[in-house]
Amino acid sequence: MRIGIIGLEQSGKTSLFSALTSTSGDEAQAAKGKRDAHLSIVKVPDSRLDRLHELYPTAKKTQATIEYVDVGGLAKGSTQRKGFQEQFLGNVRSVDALLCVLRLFENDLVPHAEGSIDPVRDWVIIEDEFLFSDLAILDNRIQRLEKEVKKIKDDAKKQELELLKRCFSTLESEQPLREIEFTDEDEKALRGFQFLTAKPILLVLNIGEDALAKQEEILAQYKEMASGRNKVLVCLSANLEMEIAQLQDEDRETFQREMGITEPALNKMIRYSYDLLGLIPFFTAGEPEVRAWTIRKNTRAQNAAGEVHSDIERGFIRAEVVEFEKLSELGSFAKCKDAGVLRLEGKDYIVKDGDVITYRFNV
Ligand SMILES: Nc1nc2c(ncn2[C@@H]2O[C@H](COP(=O)(O)OP(=O)(O)O)[C@@H](O)[C@H]2O)c(=O)[nH]1
Ligand SMILES: [Mg+2]
Repeated sequence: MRIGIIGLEQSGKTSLFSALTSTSGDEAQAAKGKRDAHLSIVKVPDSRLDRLHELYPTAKKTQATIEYVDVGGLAKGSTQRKGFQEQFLGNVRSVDALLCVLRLFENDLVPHAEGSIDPVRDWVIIEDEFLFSDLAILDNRIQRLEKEVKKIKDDAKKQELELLKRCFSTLESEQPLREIEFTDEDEKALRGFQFLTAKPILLVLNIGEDALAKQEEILAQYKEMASGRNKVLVCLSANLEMEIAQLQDEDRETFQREMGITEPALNKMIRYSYDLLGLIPFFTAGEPEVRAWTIRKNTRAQNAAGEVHSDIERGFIRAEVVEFEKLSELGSFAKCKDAGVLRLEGKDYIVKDGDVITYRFNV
């Protein structure tokens, strides 16, 4: 899973990137102002995996990962600037979701690109840029297709043309594509275009350190922004989270307690990202490793096996499944078997969040 961090200049993108990826302040500083995308791979913390490793201490522990990319700032008119499209799109093309930082912190030393603090206006600027960008791509492709279908009869192309025209009028009415529920077939046809308004998005209100106690009120005040499919609104202080991320473990806990932060931003962001993208973790445990895997909800056991190894998917016989809680309580697969809570499941079994699976396969 790859997530692109976007937002206006000086909104706190690099600070949040640093908080999420625990890079040092110096690195974050070095990244400031640069347009180059910064990529960092973050290990997903999961106490269940830690517990499994306690049960299988000789095995290697492998956490699930998320990649974050600090893709750089947007501004009004950015996407129409020459060269920007290629560069920006090149960086966000492969992301599964966007994380948009919106400035709500006051800081006289940090000028705001638009001259005042107004996250709603900033979001409209960004969304408009995305609409323009997608419209330009659509327009281009529609014109080409129209010429082609005039020349030769081609049902597939005609179908694509109709779909793209539908997308075009959606965007013209200022509705982003992420709000449309497409059929699987249409979604497949659209995937290659990598439309920006189609990507699920996490809106992050970057508040000042002094506003932490008012998070609930702030979220309520801006709740309009959270409406619509595939969109989530959260609230945090990027600066503070960056400081926390750089502390040693013990200091971190004390500091968090003092500041009234119940959970580091990273955990919160990961949880929201999983939810937004409809992802769940499942586990494998035993030699040579205990490991967390990430799959889409409603994935069949056989397809989930493909995450682990294509041979296992191909040669799938059955899955031995136990809920994490049961395994944790009873302490071993053997005891789970004795207690009758280790189940044999076939290829069509839908894998659940927290399932611990041992695959039986034949190659
Ligand atoms: N007071 C305060 N300042 C912040 C906060 N987040 C970012 N800043 C400051 O805003 C400036 C721009 O931050 P940066 O992360 O580089 O923004 P970017 O341009 O979006 O990458 C820096 O001087 C940060 O220290 C915050 O939560 N509170
Ligand atoms: Mg930056």
